[in-house]
Amino acid sequence: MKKKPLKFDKDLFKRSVQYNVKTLYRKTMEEATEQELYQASAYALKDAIVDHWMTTQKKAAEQDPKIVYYMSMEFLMGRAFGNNLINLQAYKPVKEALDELNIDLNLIEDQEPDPALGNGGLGRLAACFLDSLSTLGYVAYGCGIRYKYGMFRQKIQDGYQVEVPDTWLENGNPFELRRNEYAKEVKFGGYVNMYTDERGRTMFKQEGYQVVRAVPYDLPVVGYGNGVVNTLRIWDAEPIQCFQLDSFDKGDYQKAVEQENLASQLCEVLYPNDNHIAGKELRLKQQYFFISASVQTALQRYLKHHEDIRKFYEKNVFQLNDTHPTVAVAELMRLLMDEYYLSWDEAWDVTTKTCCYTNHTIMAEALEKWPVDLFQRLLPRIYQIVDEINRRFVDQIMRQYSGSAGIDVQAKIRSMAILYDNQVKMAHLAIVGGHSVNGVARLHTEILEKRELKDFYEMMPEKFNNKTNGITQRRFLLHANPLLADWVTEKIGDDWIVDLSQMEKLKAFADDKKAQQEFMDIKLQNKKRLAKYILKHNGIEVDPKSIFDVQVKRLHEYKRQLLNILQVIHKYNDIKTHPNKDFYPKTYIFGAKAAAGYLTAKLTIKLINAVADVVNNDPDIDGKIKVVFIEDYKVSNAELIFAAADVSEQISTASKEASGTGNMKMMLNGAITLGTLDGANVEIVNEVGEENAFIFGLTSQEVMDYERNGGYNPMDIYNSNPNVKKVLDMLVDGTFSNDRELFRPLYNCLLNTVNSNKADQYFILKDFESYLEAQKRISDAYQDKKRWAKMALLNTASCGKFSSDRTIQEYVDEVWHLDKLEM
Ligand code: RUG
Repeated sequence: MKKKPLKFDKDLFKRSVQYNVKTLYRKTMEEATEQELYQASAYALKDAIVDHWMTTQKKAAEQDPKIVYYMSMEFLMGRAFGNNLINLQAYKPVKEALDELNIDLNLIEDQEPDPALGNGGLGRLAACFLDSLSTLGYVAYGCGIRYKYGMFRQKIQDGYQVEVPDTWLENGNPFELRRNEYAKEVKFGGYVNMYTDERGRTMFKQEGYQVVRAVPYDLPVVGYGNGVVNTLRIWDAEPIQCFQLDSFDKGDYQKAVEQENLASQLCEVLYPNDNHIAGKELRLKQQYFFISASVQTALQRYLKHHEDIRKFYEKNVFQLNDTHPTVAVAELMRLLMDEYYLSWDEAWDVTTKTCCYTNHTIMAEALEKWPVDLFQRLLPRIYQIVDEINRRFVDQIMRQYSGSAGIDVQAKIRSMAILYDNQVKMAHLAIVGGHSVNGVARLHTEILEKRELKDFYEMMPEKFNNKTNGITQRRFLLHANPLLADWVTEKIGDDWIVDLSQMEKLKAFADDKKAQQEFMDIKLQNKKRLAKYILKHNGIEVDPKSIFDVQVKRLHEYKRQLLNILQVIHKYNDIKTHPNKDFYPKTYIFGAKAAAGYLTAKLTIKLINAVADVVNNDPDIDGKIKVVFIEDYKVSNAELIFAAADVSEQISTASKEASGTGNMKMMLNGAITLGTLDGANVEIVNEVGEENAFIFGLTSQEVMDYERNGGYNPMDIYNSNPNVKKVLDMLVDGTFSNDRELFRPLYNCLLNTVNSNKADQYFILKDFESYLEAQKRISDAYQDKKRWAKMALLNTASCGKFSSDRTIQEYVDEVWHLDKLEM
């Protein structure tokens, strides 16, 4: 039976907007600025959401379902206004209401800052998961940090990336609710006192600490069409008391100031590193801060309606998004023992049955390890607990393996201990302290089991499982690409919005000429939309009829934007030397932020822009290729880009990209993958068929074999392949910069003549020829219009598996065991 759409009172909304303009700004509708009109509209929308939010709370209190706490340092939510309209099924009435008020909905949407409390894939995954949890009707809390400054805004000046603070809160956030009544205290530093309480129990008390007040802000997470509204609770830090004269009198002046400083620094800024840990003290403080506040809240919420804290895990599960929130294991132990008086064994039983861990990377530089002295100084009681967890775990390893033939017990301890080499290994704590460990794509999980976490897998195979990532079709098709969304609905009905496997029905249209034509016309419209954006932001005119070849993602050596731009340089040479060769025009579109301190990544951005300058302005090229670097890649412009992509560049060194999710967003929008067999690409190809993707390069096994044997010598390729030699020489011959030494570091990364072990660690030159050949296959295929249309359509039709709804349902069925809320 088809569900009725949610009710939305258009007239009430209209009146509410007018009232808000008056009471918030003391202005008439005509006098209000676009930003003010956005704020007034967002508050009016929040009114409608709050009703559903309260109903959800009430139903949850009545039905008492199990709750998942999705704990994450990052939630890359993107703009809320349009997404909320979509999920409330209120896009049409709100558009009409605003039209009647003479307000352009698109302009309003553009007034909203793009909340960027995340770096890239990991944070965006968390946002997609929240959307799916609400849509599927599960009760969930996102737990995170309310950074004052999110991911920096990127400006390109003279081809270089310049970081500008993201002041997303400067006009306030109409969707958030400050919840003073749920504030918590979080303690840092000091020392631990052991004493015996009145009942003769040995107790531990942290003394001489600094304390901050964690204040929650709640954001609604609206499910699609079902009235469910979950909560993303992000924490801000405040000093416990303002400046205290009595502290001053007692000579505690220094401490009072330190406490204030700590509070003001804690939530100041998101660390802008993706797949790389800076290891800063403040980062560990951030982690403990939001985890302590969230775990305290979860326990208190449970105890409001339940008596036995020993059964906490029956109603609650914590999913730890990477190692960043792993301190939750020890914090839960601490609270259960020190505040709720459970014994070690009782607390351990609850903790391991509550916690689950997702691993998102095998990159060594992203694995979190904290120096013991820092950890102990900052979190003395937590350290004691970790130390004891470690002692018991090492004991267990010895019991299990001592005396087993052929097993080196010391080697096992070395590879699995939580405390080793004066470091606290957070991944190990997460694995030992929980009951589920998952990777984010089949290949990634396999690599974890067979290589990175082999010893753990052998010791506790029952904990390991795979959950291939997914994305929400509500934002990345319904909102991002309304033309295609309408077309899909016209062809197969609208069930795909909540059940992406329905897309398969589109396969029936793969050979239908009319459908192919319509599909490609929509792509063309979306390319025109992006071309307009590019003209406005870059001043570059691009031909919407050219192939839009897109690589948008964080800049990282393993993602190999350098391989892409070297290939562009080669193409440039090819056109210059063979001006009459038949060549289909291509527009290479890049978008990427580099971590502020990652010099190679920043230089790659400069190179892309330098190549763009040369190529776009060379009359010999005559527009056959264009290169565009889109400034400030973020969720809102990503939506335009995905909808317009013909080719989806997913060219990471095989084995390095855990999953990728941009690959899924582009597939959904009918782009064809040009990629290596890495991460979720493997599963994409599996779904769509190898004939509908362009695969090239070393396999993950080949890469790992090379790595085990100390790499390879790129000089051999440089010396034997004239294409490679020419392209590399151009990096240092003044073609792209008057300063010939500018790009030398990139040249050296590839050829490192001093230490060949360090040369081309990401196998760029090794994959170069195979990449060129795949690029050629693309140009050929595109010229066969029917073939291309069929391939593109089949990509959209085959993306069913990659909905985050499917991923969440797998977590629910296999790990979390949640009950659906009845509304
Ligand atoms: O690099 C990974 C992506 O492959 C993956 O798709 C995404 C979501 O699972 O997470 C990314 N990631 C991994 N971001 N940070 C890390 C390591 O902390």
